[in-house]
Amino acid sequence: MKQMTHTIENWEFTQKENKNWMKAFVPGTVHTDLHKNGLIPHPYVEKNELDLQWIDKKEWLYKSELNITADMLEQECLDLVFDGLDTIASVTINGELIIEADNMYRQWKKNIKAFVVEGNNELLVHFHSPIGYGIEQLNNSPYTLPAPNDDSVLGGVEDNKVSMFIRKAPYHFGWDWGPRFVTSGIWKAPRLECWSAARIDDVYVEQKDISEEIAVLNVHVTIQSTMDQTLNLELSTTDFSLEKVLDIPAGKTTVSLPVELVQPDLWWTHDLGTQNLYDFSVNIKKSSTIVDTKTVRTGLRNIRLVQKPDSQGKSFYFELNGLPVFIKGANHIPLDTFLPEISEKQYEEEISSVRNANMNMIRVWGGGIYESDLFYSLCDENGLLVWQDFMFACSMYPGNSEFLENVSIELEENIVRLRNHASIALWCGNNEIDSMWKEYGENTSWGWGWKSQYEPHHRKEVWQAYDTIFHKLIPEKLNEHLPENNYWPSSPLSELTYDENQHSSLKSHKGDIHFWNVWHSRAPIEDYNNFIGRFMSEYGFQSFPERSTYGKITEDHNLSIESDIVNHHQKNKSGNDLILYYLNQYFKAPKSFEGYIYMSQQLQAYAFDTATRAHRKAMPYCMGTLYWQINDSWPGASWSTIDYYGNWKAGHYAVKEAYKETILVYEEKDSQILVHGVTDSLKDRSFDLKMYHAQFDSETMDHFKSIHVTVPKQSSTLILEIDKASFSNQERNNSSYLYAELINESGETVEMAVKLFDKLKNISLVQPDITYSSEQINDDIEFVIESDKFAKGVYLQTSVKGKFEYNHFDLVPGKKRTVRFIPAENTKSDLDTDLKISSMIDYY
Ligand code: BMA
Repeated sequence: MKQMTHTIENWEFTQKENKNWMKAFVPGTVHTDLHKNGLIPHPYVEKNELDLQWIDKKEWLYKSELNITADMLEQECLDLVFDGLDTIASVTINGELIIEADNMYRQWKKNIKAFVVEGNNELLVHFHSPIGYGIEQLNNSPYTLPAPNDDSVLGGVEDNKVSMFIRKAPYHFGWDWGPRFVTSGIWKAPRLECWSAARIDDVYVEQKDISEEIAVLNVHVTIQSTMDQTLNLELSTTDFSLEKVLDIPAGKTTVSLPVELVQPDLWWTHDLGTQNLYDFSVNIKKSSTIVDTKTVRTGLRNIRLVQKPDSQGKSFYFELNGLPVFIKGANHIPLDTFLPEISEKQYEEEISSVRNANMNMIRVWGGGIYESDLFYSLCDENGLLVWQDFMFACSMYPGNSEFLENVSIELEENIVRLRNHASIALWCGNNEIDSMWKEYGENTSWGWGWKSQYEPHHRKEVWQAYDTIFHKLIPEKLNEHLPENNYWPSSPLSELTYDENQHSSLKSHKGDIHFWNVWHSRAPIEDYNNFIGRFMSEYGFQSFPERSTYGKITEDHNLSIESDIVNHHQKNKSGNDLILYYLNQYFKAPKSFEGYIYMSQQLQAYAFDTATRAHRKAMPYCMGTLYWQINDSWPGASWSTIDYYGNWKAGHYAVKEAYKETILVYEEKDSQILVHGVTDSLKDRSFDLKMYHAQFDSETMDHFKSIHVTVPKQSSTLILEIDKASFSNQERNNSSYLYAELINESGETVEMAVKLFDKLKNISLVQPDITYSSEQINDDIEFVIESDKFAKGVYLQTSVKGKFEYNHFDLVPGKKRTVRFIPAENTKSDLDTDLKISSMIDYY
């Protein structure tokens, strides 16, 4: 009989004690449903967050009617499937309890055949207060556990931090870039699956050995059967098929089918090759009737994290199909606090912004969610690697058997859901816990001082729970379900040695490093040049979002740098102070709120430009850079380079430039200015390097050197040394700049790099005259922009929806810049008259 999947619609919800049923949007959350019904203001507007903390202390009911037909009842199994219940929920059908859920990362499923009747059946989901549940757990625990980002005080529960007791996205409890909304809801679409006889639960393409000659695979098909029976199985993919007769017993059975593909088309990241993907289709048949069918898509590739001892310590790099890859990317957080609000389009735009900025990796950070299937499919299709954290961050976790059992199912389910994605390069246990706790070494106050709060026997217990989850449970589950995995227990980590060498430090010559002296410790931005590890998996610098983003959360008259609303939308406690501190160190004082936004973005761009170029220059010692953070989960100031509404900040344009295949990096060393060429190209590259020198008030540049240079493949190479003495003291202070361009063999300028000799706060820029011409090219508009003098941070703005290909760039006299504007769908591009061009001098 044919399998049928039914969506479950027409939901209503109410606060438990009111029984005032209202329309609910499923998938959804209580907060968004309350807002859509006009009962609460928008949670992201102004300081509404403060007034909405009551919601997480209440109980909420969601109900729908399941209309069960005679046809459905003829099937043997009626599986009610919730892919996401957030979080503490009891599900009843016609008053009978069928599911008790306590983990938003798990699937909850029940065959409800015995609980339903023909006709209408009441389906009710009762969400218990996550805070109430957490406090109960806390009261039952002999001690509390650290969770510095859990903003329990804002939540009105004093210092009762409970996030670590609930398998619910940690950032819902507050983070230093996001609000606290501990919501509840059916966050993924539920369904009813009606089937008989047998079904395919899962298809996993194990990649045992992949090379250009041959792909040795094992395709594992998991079948669920209601009886002992004989089934025909067909498996096919490009240029390959097989059939097999199977005796399947009742219950769950996994059959493994060895497959070899000769000369497979390998999967590559977009910067190295093609994103070849194979569809593997499986049919199961009874006689000649198809009982079930399933297709999974995967890319065949060999990806290894290489940690090889070398003269300086140990390498930490990714090797794709035998080639070392320098990793350029960013850290990703969930795109919204209210997860069901995230549209497919938002995912598509994020991933296209990752690729367009020349990144090849994105890290799914451990304080959010295991991302949606769409997210990983987009990464597969766009040739991006994923560093996948398990969902544990900045906290210690309980180690009791119920918690471990719950986590263990969560791990299994998510590994199985995600394991066919070619993009996933690394699985990482958690974010920063190893270095926050710092178990090894004499000093109990090491790390973040967490250890010193515990009696020795409790301290031991807390670490034991950590050790169990991250050093035993996760690797065991990975090895069981994905034998070809790369696993890294915590980020950052030096090496898993079980002694004091384990923890990452800024001097580590092994493992990965999170470098936060710039920003959290007010170190100068140039320190990015001095602290470079084998792999820089986090470092960050904040800025304010676009002006239009603030326009969506409050009225114009509330917008100032002192405004409590602007401050409320800054979740890093000293964040705005730090922005002002750094602005004061580097730039002249902005004269308006718009000036603060612009300058903060320019400064972030400078910080990310400095860091990413320093990391790339340090290759092959350093083999990766992932800045913190690419996106936002609500409108506010943060380390992101794309704001909540998808606007690219100056920083995103800066990393797009710094992540190009070939770049120039300046370095000041003693009496010299060194120019390095860095390339990720797989071939040696030859260029003409042209160097110019000019005064800020000059309308021409002096061309003082042209040389032909070769940058060997995948290298960082010193290509020019310039004596500082070639320039006068005055010039080296604040009156002049250097400009370099790299021209490739086809005559294209592939890199333009300006070097200032001093901080911009000490430089007197001169008002430039910036002009442009434009031309419509298909749907896009191409602008050719030029300036009569040096123009810092040229900023193009329009009210037309869409994106500039480049923005926030420097212009020098005599060198034009071509910039395309790509309008958003359905936008008429009449921006020619609307284009506004400004540069730094206009903001102070
Ligand atoms: C990192 C992250 C986050 C945090 C960020 C900024 O270490 O892992 O926990 O938001 O720092 O402080």
